[in-house]
Amino acid sequence: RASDGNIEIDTKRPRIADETDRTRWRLLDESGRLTWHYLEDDEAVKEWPQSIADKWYLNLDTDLPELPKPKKPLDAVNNGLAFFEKLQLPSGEWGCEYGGPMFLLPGVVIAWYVTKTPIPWYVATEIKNYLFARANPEDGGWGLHIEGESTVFGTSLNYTVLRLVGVDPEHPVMVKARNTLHKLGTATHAPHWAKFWLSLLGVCKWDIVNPIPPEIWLLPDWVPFAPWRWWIHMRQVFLPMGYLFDKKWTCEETDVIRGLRQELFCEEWDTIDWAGNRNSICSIDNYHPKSMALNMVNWALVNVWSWIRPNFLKTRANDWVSKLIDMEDANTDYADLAPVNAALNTVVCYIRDGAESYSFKRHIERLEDAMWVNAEGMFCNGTNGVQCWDTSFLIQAAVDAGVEQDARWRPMLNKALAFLDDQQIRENCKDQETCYRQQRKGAWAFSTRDQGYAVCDCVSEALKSVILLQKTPGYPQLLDDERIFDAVDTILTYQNKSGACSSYEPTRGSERIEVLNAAEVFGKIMVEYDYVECTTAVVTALSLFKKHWPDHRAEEIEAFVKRSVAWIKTAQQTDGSWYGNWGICYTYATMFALESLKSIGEKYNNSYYSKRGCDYLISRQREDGGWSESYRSCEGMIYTEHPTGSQVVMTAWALIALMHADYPDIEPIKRGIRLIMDRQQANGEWKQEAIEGVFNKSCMISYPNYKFTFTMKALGMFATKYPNETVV
Ligand code: LAN
Repeated sequence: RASDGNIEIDTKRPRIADETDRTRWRLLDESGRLTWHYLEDDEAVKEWPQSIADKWYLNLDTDLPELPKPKKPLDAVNNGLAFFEKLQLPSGEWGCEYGGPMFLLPGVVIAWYVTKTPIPWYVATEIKNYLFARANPEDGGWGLHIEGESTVFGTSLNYTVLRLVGVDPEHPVMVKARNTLHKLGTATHAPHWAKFWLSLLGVCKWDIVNPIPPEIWLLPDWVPFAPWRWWIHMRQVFLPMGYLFDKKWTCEETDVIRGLRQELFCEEWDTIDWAGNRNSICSIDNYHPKSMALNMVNWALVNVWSWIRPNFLKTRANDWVSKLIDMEDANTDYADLAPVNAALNTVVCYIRDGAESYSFKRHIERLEDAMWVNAEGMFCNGTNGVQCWDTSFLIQAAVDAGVEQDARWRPMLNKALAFLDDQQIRENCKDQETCYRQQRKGAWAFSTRDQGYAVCDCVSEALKSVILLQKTPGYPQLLDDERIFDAVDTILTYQNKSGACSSYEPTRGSERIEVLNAAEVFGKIMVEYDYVECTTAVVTALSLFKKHWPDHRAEEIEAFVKRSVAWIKTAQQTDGSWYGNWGICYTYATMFALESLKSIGEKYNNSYYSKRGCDYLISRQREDGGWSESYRSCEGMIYTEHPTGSQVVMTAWALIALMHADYPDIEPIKRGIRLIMDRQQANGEWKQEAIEGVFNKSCMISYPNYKFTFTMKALGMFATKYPNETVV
């Protein structure tokens, strides 16, 4: 143990504390960049008091006053805003934990470990606490995401994390987890990415990793499966993986690593047949089995290509991959697309540029951006935050409630607008074409401008929010027309041939590229697909824009919207619902779909599609007036109720949809509104219920601010639509 109490690599068994003092944690907000700090010094604690938001994130007492009991929905909105205002961060945005996936923290911790980055004792302690709290109560393992059953992926990697931060292998939690891992087939049955990380540590030998040839980046652009056509998350992960795979680099051997070599396997480590286990995988992990074609390609790469591979190609491929990594780092100021490639690029820069290099050190700073602390401990968020996205929805909720003119909320909304003003991306990427990036001038990212990845629905939601506020008398015109046009021009680059929109880029390759899906644990990840939520968000944004600027690219916008709406209609399921890819699930997408239909004037009374959507939702309403959907809907693609009953978030989504469509019967709507009001706490808040979000069909992710933004939106829409209804 080092004298400052931090864990040093190579000490035999660093001691970690039972817990940290929760009153010493602080969230720092630097123009939307959110990082957690632990104040060990008493003076610092006095100088930097804990904010209400800090306390709330950590589940400490916030001492917020009880508010007058709402008499009508608008009172409930005001109470909700009074609470949520307290959570607004200094730059004007809202922050939140964004956990769920259980494969992100291992990347970060392994990157720290292999680069000999000291892990402060308080970080190690809270990571341990988080993983202990999240171990599956039955078998002690970990899954792909917090609600999932134990897998080799989750268990082997999170067990490894615990050992790297200093937990004793004989701790009862570890013994239990290890037993489960052994029952599931040991780390030899881990999926590709886990085998990769374990090989970097030297816990596996590189022979167990299926090939990730950097040469794939030398394919000419016209090749139908060239990587620039892949979904951005896949290509940005395979890029640094290719670099590291080619080097077959491993970190220095330590006692912990020698320990892991025994703990993660049942067999004698020296006798393990690494190459023979390349395709071994536990069936629970194997959500998307590798295709026969991929198995053949892998075979050829190992048995033929590795023998005949010319040196000049190897060098050229590595140089090009290295340049692409530099461009990604430069375009994001080392924040990178998401924590997976951020951790990998960190290791690349360490090996390539050295421990003292700017690139490596900046990466280490940036890895902090995705770390979060809550009452359970410390973990890694899915992205470097949800800032622009949540802030946009809060603004829309306030406008829907008609409180944007209320002097009481003006300072809060002004700050929110100023945040979006600051976070708009003003320039395209440097070397946009060379590094295959999408136009982004005028766009917003999901999290921050620094991260800088435009997503078409994030641009759309932020743009709507800016327009709504700036068109309200008395708000400052922070974004001039040129900047609004920049956003629209970028949105207009997003349409697929089908008429739909995808997430970060229009689809660049065929679904057949899915045969190269090597990750095993996720489905439908290789290319961009048509998404209901993204398409509908774009339609509503363009419709709103057109009302205020009828002359800017009018024909193109009209044609775009027409084609998108036609696609949205074809995407409706036979039962009247829409399938959601990013929220859970049918309720979420149906809300977006009915909102977009309303934006072009199609509602219950005049639209077959809108009517069927409403009827579908009504058929799903529960006895208590609420709606409830489980993440199982996303995996199984059939509406599945959550075992804990109605959820405020899904209830809000369904009500918003019905009100957008002007559903003629107020009674079911009132019953839902009553449920949301009943669940509101005396201080204006709503309590966390089941998880709200999803990606790649199989992985869940939480959106804790939805229980505020969408509930208030539903209540607010009700208040403006039926001003005389009291409900209670
Ligand atoms: C997100 C989060 C936001 C989400 C919406 C904006 C809600 C959606 O409408 C479009 C897609 C997007 C941007 C999205 C894509 C995939 C992300 C980035 C995530 C679900 C958050 C985490 C996830 C990412 C892939 C996690 C890292 C995992 C890998 C497999 C690389």
